[in-house]
Amino acid sequence: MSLGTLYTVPQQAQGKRILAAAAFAGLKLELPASYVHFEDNKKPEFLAKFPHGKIPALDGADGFKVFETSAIAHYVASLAPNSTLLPSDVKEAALVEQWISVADNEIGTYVGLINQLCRSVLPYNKPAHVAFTERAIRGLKTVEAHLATRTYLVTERITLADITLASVVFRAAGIILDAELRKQFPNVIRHTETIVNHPAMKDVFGPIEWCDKALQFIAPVKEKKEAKPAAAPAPKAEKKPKKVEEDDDDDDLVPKEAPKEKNPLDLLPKSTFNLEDWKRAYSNMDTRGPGGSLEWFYKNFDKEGFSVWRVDFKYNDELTQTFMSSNLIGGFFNRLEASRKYLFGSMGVLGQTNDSVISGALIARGQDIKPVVDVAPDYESYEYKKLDLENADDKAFFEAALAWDLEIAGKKWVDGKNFK
Ligand SMILES: N[C@@H](CCC(=O)N[C@@H](CS)C(=O)NCC(=O)O)C(=O)O
Repeated sequence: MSLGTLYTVPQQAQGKRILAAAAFAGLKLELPASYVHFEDNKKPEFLAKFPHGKIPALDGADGFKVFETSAIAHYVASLAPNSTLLPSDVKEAALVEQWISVADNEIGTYVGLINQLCRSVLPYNKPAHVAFTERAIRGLKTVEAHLATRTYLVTERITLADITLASVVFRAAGIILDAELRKQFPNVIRHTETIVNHPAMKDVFGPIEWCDKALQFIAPVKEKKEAKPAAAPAPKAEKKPKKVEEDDDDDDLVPKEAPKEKNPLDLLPKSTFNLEDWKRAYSNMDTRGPGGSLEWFYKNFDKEGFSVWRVDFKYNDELTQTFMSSNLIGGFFNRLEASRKYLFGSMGVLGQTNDSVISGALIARGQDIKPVVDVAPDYESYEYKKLDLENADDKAFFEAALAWDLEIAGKKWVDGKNFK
């Protein structure tokens, strides 16, 4: 029998912690049949049960309700007294609390703040970024030293402290724990790999996405006011990637990844669809209606040589002011500069302050989006879904994103940007 419904979203590491504890203990939790984050958690019926309006939140089958990750995880673990998750010895129990607190408050909190700084959810401040990184590293060092002589944090078996630490490191893997930093933490890595690959929890966590380079803030370049060009822009000379000065004080403010020398996209068979002509058509014509750029598009599009994509920001729940979200799109487009020959984009912010999403459509050279967008170091902050223009829903989405009248779950388009 299920313990109840856990409100969470698939990418939420805190939710994974609770689901992993339940899976390890052999307990069943349901996920809500439908839950739209930042929509449903603001509804009076959700707030009546969970007044803080945040997820994770557990709506128990017996009517019991509890929110806050740590409290839910404890509650779930305590329902399986033989699972090893919460030792009965009071000293061991205190040590489990200790390591949960280290993982959450000495590592997880700082990783979350770094994530928010780099993604402009908080105003970027380099000294704060450095300080938060140092603090997270201090926490990781304490855990690393402790794990040098132990398999698990407290006992010879997996406790809730181990699952908590693994869920925190799982998230840090894509934010601060880059290839260089990981060298300092072999035991933390080994421990996390052990927990997330445990047969009972493997499906909950999925593979860890270790980053090569830590997430960095990249200052958005000021947007130029775009005038609709009357004539074709002169073909751009091939730009040499900007060299990043090794000793630049602010060298984390510019992209570190240089575009590849030989772009495989140039080796694709020639296409009849001319992206430059399309960009001109889009700039010079109304989008919808007879004689509009969509009509031009359907007449000229070559679906062998190009593909059409839906793009969604993965961290919508961290968006606050819509103008900041708009800056985020501007920054992403700036970092896609090296793919200008291969890409067109129309993306926007939908919704309102503290309740918005970033979404849109891309037209990309080839059938694979990765080589087109991976020139932007933050391309993994977005999800990409190929659209089938024969499918009515996909087509409607594509057209609305281009016409800047897209609406998602009641959220209306408030600001848009084009990558041309
Ligand atoms: N202290 C909470 C934090 C959870 C949290 O920040 N949840 C975010 C999503 S990751 C949320 O639900 N935000 C909704 C809101 O801020 O309105 C916990 O540990 O459970």
